[in-house]
Amino acid sequence: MRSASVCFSLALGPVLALLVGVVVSGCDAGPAAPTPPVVPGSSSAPREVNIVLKDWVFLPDPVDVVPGETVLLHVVNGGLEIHELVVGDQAVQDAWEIAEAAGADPPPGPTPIVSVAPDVAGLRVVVPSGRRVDVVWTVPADPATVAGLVFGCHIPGHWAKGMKGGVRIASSDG
Ligand SMILES: [Cu+2]
Repeated sequence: MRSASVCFSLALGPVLALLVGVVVSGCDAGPAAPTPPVVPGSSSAPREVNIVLKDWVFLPDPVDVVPGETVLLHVVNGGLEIHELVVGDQAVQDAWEIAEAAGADPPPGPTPIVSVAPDVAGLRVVVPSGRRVDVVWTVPADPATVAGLVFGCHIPGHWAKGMKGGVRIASSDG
């Protein structure tokens, strides 16, 4: 009996060591790996980027971009409300916030057309709940301009609820 028990322990030893090794290596992952370098998109082969609009956030936030690249944005509205993605600097965000606030609670009749001056128009994509709109966007080549870009939604009340995001300059791998 005694020798059988010893044999059992010896046989189990390597299995336990293996299990312990798995658990230890699982805990030893350390800090999250940095975002891998991005292969920038071109006009002939835009890089695909998913942006999800929710009630009331953009995901991801920030979005990694490389100055000068061309991306194909898949703008998905995963929220219950209509949302939009406005890409531009703060002047662009301010212009759309003012323009769309004026259209809140419109009188009966056709929905008023909302517009802003071309120099502060930026890029704007309106997406109904549950829908996806694709748009090609060329990221400005000047890193300082990219650093000042903001994502915003100006459907009345949404900006105030915190629906804003941004971009981050990613390292380029190509
Ligand atoms: Cu919104």
